[in-house]
Amino acid sequence: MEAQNQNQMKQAAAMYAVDTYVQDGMVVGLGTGSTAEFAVKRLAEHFNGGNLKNIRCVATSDQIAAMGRLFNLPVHDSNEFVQVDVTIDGADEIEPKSFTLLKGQGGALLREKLVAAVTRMEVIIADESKLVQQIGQNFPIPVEVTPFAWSQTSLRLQTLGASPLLRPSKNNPEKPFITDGNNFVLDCRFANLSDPERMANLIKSVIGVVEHGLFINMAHRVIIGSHDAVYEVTR
Ligand code: A5P
Repeated sequence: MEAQNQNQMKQAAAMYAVDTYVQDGMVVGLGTGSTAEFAVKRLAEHFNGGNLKNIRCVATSDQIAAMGRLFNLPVHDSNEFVQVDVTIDGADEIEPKSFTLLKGQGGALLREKLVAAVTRMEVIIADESKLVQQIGQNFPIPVEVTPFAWSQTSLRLQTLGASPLLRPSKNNPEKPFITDGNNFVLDCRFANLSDPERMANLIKSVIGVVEHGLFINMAHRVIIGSHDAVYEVTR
């Protein structure tokens, strides 16, 4: 898929999501990643143009908080709210029948899940390359772990059938990638991921695991930008 086209699809999905699901006065979750960034830009257009001037935003990463502020959006501490009205976020894989998601290639999975967990309408936007038959088809499952004794946590994950790899830093591959929560990420390929919900629960029960990138029953809407149209996936 050509990058230019792919970006157009992401942008079209993002614009549709903002224009359809965000109303003035709402608390809005800002997702993380290249697709969600298009939604931040669209929100900022409306906010700075006088529509949606009473929205308040919470961010799912330091990076997107900085971008939101750069575009003049009111980014608040998430502790100020018990509920978020709508969050617009991306995903790495989407299983269309169940709306199960794989997230976290950008490393923001913990805050993305914390915000999704209090969101009334979680809207996932993507280009059509993100639709998969089975979760885990294209990417490993990112598992955020405490740096202390991470190699022992890795061994525990191996007993579940995972082949964990410590994610390296983008800037210095000799060093581990550090999340916004100061944790490490183990990218876990599984030989068998036919039951993502069961695996999600098993991974979550491992000592040392903070969170993982399987999002089960968290997405309410999935919006896809394709070559010729934007459409909502129906379950
Ligand atoms: C960030 O940690 C991820 O969960 C992103 O939401 C996901 O990687 C999608 O990113 P892109 O929109 O850049 O593909």
